[in-house]
Amino acid sequence: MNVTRRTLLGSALVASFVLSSQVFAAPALVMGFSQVGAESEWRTANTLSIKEAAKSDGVTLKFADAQQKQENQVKAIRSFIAQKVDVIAFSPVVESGWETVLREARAAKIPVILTDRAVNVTDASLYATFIGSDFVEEGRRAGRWLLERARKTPNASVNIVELQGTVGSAPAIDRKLGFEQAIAANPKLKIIRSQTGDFTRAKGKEVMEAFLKSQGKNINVLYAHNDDMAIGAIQAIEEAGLKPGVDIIVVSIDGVKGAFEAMIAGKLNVTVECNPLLGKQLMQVARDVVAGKTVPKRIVTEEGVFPAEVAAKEFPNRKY
Ligand code: GZL
Repeated sequence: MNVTRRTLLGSALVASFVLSSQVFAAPALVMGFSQVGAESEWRTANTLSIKEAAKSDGVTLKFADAQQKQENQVKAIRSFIAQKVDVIAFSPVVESGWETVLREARAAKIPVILTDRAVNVTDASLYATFIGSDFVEEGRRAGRWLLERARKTPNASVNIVELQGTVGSAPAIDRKLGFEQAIAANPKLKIIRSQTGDFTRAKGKEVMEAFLKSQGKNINVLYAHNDDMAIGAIQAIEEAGLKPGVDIIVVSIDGVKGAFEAMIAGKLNVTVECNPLLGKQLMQVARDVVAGKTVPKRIVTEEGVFPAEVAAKEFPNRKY
C-alpha cells in the first residue's frame, strides 16, 4: 500500500477514535425549580432527589424554597422567566391561583412541568406534564387497610380523627376524598374530628392534643395525611398516657424512615407509600419537553402499602 493511502487510512482511524471516545455531553439545560418548602421528611427527600438528579444529569438548577407560601412560588417563577431559563418545574403548594403566572411563562415560551402536586387551571395546556402520585388512590389504600382491620370487630364503632395536610393542597383534598370513598363501605367507621396539621410534626402534635382533650378515650383511630403529622401526634398520644398503635390505631401516608421506625417501635400501624424520588424522571422529561418531544400529560409513580408487620424486613431497603 503506498504511503499516501497509509497516511490517509491512519488519520481516518485516529479521527474516528477521537470522535467515538468523546462522550457527547447532553446539551446544556437551565431549570428553574420552585419547591414547596422543607416541612417534612418527605419534602427533604424530594429536594435531595431533584438536586442530585440535576447534578448527575448536567442540568443547571436554580432552586427556590417557598417556605410553604404561594406568593413566594409566584415570585420565584417570575424570576425564572426574567432569567430566561429553558424550563420551569415546581410543586404547587396549593391547587388554585396559578393561571396568571403560568400564562406569563407561556408568553415567554418557557415550558412548565408540575411535580408532586397538581394545579386547578381551566387550560391544561399551561403545563407540559405532571409527574407525581395518585393521592386519591393513596387515601383509598389507607381506607381499605382500615376496612380490612375493622372486619375483625364487625359490631364495634370505629371513631376516627383526621389530621389533614395543607389546606387547599392537592394531597390534602385528594387523600381525604379517597379515604372517605373507601370507608363508606362500613358505616361503623366514622370521622368524628378533622383538622389541618399543615403536614408538619409540630402542628400534628398540637392538633392531636386538642383532639385528645375534646374526644379523649372516644378516639379509636388516627388517620394522618402524612407521616410527619402522625409522628407529632404519636408524641401527643403518649403524653396523654395512651399507647399509640394499640389504644389508638395510627394510619398514615408517605413511607418515610420515621414512619418505619415508629412501626418497628409498635407505635404506628401502617404507612401508604408516596414516592418523593422524582428527580431522575423530572430531568428526563424536562429534556424531552425542551427538545419538543411529546410527553404524557400525566406520569404517575408506582407505590406500595407497608403495614407494621413488614416494617423491620423492609426498612433496610428504604431509599428515603
Ligand atoms: C405528597 C407531598 C406531601 C407529602 C408531605 O406528594 O406533596 O407534601 O405527603 C409533604 O409529607 O409535606
